[in-house]
Amino acid sequence: MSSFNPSRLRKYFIMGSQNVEGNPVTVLEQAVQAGITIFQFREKGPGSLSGDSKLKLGEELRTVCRVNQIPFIVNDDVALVDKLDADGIHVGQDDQSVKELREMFPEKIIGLSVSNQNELNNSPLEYVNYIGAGPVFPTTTKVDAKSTVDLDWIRFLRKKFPKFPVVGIGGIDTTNAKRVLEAGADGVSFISAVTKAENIKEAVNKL
Ligand code: 3NM
Repeated sequence: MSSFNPSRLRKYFIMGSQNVEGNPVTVLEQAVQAGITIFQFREKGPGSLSGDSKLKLGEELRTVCRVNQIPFIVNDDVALVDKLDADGIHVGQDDQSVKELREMFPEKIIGLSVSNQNELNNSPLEYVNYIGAGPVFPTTTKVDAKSTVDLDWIRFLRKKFPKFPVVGIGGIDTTNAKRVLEAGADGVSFISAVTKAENIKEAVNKL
């Protein structure tokens, strides 16, 4: 498992076509120009693409990331990792186990969502490069989001694992991102803060 620089998590943009009205490729290009540090392709939930159209969009987004040297992470879809030559994969607690994923992808970035103590107890972090902790604040973007963990969960993780990379997720926007960082997160991840922004450059700058 290669080393992972936690500063990569600082501005973690997540998006699928279901999150945008216009062209997701244009949105990603603007977000990259504005300074995101890592991107996750999350084509999931109501209105999302599947099959060939998902693959085609993934290829376009992957290219934007490659050209701009932004790590490209795939959400959950194991088969897509090799097809898109992704830099990594992010999974939740109910997805394929991180132990199996680490065997499949020894050198790729593996991210795992961890939302409470019980999930933490069941999470073999030795296979994982970073933890996604959330939802920190209420979110309407993910229909099946768990109950909010608040900043206390970030503080708890930071205290327990002083050096382990942690990124906050859920309801994070330009008004509250600073508090997530102050609570100890290495970065903030966000969907609507950018996909619903009037001015993407300004939003990314403030996040
Ligand atoms: N995962 P927004 S919350 C994709 O808690 C996702 O694990 C979450 O969207 C988790 O930035 C979430 O618009 C949605 O709130 C994040």
